[in-house]
Amino acid sequence: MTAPALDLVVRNGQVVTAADVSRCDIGIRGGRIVTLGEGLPAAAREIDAAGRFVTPGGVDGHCHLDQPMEGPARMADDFWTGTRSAACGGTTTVIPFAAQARGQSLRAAVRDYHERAAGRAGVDYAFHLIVSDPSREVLDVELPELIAQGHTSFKIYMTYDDLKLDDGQILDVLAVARAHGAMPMIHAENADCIAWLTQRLESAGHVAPRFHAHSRPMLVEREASHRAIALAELVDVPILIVHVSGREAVEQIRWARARGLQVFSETCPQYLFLTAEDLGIDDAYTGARCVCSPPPRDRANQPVLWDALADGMFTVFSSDHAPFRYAGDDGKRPGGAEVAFHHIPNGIPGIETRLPLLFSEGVLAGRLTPQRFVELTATAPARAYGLHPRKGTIAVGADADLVIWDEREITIGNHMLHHAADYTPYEGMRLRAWPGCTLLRGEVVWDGAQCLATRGQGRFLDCGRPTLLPAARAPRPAAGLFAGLAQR
Ligand code: DUC
Ligand code: ZN
Ligand code: ZN
Repeated sequence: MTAPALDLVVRNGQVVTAADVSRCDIGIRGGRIVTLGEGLPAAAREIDAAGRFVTPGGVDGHCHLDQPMEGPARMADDFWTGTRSAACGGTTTVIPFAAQARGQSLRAAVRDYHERAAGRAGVDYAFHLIVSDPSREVLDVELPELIAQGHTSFKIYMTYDDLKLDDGQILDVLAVARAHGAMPMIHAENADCIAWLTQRLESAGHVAPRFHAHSRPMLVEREASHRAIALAELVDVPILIVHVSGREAVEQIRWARARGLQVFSETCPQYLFLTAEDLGIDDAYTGARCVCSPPPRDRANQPVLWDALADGMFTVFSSDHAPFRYAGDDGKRPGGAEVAFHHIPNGIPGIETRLPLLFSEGVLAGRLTPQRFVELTATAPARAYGLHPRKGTIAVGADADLVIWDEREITIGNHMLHHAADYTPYEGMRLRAWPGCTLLRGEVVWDGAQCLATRGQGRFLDCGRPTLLPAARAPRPAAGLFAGLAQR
């Protein structure tokens, strides 16, 4: 019996997975990879990838799209503009956050977020949850139900007045994650230290954007990271510390991993390519464009993060895309005003530049192997959030989400990007590569020049359980201090 014809063959590329690089053809049918090999038969459509790297479509495990906010600030990107931008930068799966407002039911937050996404997404998407109000109903009913329904990861905050949980609340939600096999993501900064520093800076009249970095020094992140690790150890549950920015937090995570704790971590482009100087060396308000939390650090910090990316300390590399316009009155100038640093909406755009920055300055500059690039940007986030092996790899049975890389000189400019923000923090940066083609389930959504993604083309993905841990290291029922207490 002859096999049914292929819809598409991507021919002769240097095909990269988290494990290997091999020259082969990729045969695609019905939006999935159905065969890998040399000399595959001709198909209805063919793409010649000879001499070019082919990597899995990126999985951006941390981005914010159309997340409801208390006015006057509003995120620049909705599900269409954000995902169109993702596609043009090689990302085919995004995982933004269905955020619970205090007093709101978690289920209502998920329902609302589905409405925001429906018919708009141009790439596939899943939702993390943000838990800001862990009431009994949330802990005992809503969260377990939502995890069972495929929302197997959630973010909790140790800072921001409207989101932060105290240590007791963190222990409560970590215990739910442990009981139901979800992945907790933790924003680790010490809220009281930030408030104390902010009050003193403000009293001294230090309110320009650059003082944002002074209000959130590395110590603030280091302390909260250590505390998050200790709380997770008490409960005996894996955690993933998001947007790790400073070498002091890296030390804490290395220490935890050396103790055998299941502490995963993420860093983001802004900590590799920006410094605190981008918040302004004088009192110019333009530095507001790079205000994000945690803030970018000093230049000496950057090689420490590169080393941690290369040697396996970091698990995932995400954008933390949180776009606000600089012009107008609903972005970085809330109400049209130049406000004190602690009133500037936190976040920068980066969903489209995430992969090209890391491919160019990581792989092509010799800091990362192609395999490690794939692991950080696609395979590990897919595993962390229960989407692997459908997403995040090039394998028979996986969705045909692919990026074919063009190695060419390119200078980043906001005019070439597809988000709705009116700037990029990376304006003028010269890179050695850009995606020449992005395929989403076998369809070209970016051809190197034009966005071909369409509104509503993206599908919602239910997530399974995280599969980052080898089975032998998965949490066991009777381990850790928490289990000892539970048995009494
Ligand atoms: N910090 C966050 O915690 N989330 C969005 C953007 C930011 O800067
Ligand atoms: Zn955060
Ligand atoms: Zn974020």
